[in-house]
Amino acid sequence: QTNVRIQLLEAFSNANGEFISGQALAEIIGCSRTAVWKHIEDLRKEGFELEAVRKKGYRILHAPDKVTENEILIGLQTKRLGKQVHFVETVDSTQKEAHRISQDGCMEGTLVIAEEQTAGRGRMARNWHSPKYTGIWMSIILKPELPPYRAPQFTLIAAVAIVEAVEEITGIQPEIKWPNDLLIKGKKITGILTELQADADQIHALIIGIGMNVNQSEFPKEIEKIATSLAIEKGEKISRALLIQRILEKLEFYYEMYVEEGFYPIKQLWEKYAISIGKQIIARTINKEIKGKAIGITDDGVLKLKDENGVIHEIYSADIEL
Ligand code: BT5
Repeated sequence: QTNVRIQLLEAFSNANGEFISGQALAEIIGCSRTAVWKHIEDLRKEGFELEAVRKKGYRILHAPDKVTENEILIGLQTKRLGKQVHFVETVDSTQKEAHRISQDGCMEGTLVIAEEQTAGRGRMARNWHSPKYTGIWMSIILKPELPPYRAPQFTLIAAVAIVEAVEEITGIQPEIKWPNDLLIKGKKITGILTELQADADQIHALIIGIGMNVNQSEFPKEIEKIATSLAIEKGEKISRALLIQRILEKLEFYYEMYVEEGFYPIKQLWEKYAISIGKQIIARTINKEIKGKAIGITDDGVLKLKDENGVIHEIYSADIEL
């Protein structure tokens, strides 16, 4: 049943909005035309809008905006990333779920995704607001053979991948705020959280959590002034599945580039998309506050800040105020 469904959706996806005859569909999935009609009815019940025209056949007008396994897999152009999808309707946090799955053993590239998080989290145990059906709440499990100190670079790799994916799908280029925020016109649309399972000299699993506001039209009071969504900025709803596919494709591309060529080419792109570089900023770390000019990032992804005395500080973790 699921196989037939995937074959059907793949046929429609290959047809690019054109009609496919009932006969052709029957041949593709190996059943009768009556059976095709029944499968089409099933798809309609799931929210697909399908047009049927005599002598022409069927075509897809609108696919429902879902982020289940099928929606992500159909048309996904990656080798490894997202090829294994662990979808849950509601979860405490996809990060936590990814940690659990990874501990039990899983393929590199496994994607954990939910429609809703009840305890989504940011850095330092902050909350991440993750309402149902409107955003992308996902965690990708990677297994790079690297020492743990390289992990922060992955936040920056993910940021570059997401900027380009969002730009390709919406035409809007978000800006990166070091280390893990993506902003549009100064408001946050995406937060990235990179976590590790590692021993002192080897990463076992690297879990990249991505929270993206896509189709929300409003936010709770606490974050109303600092948050925005792609739909608000673009003025129309965006297909989450397409966006997820593009993020996975870009992330795989840059991950491979990183393994083959190192961090340098990605660092160049990161600095191009970053807003804070070259500006006066305040960096708040756990125990101090440093004012200065952000002059760039090191090859490890550490922020370099030059204070008024010309002293250069290397900031490993902080919140930045522009
Ligand atoms: C982050 O933390 O920005 C990382 C967020 C990562 C979320 C993803 S969702 C999938 C995966 N599963 C998880 O449980 N987490 C990851 P940080 O830089 O600490 O920012 C957190 C702050 O952003 C909060 O204190 C709020 O002020 C603000 N915030 C919370 N929810 C937001 C939202 N939906 N949009 C914009 N800002 C938000």
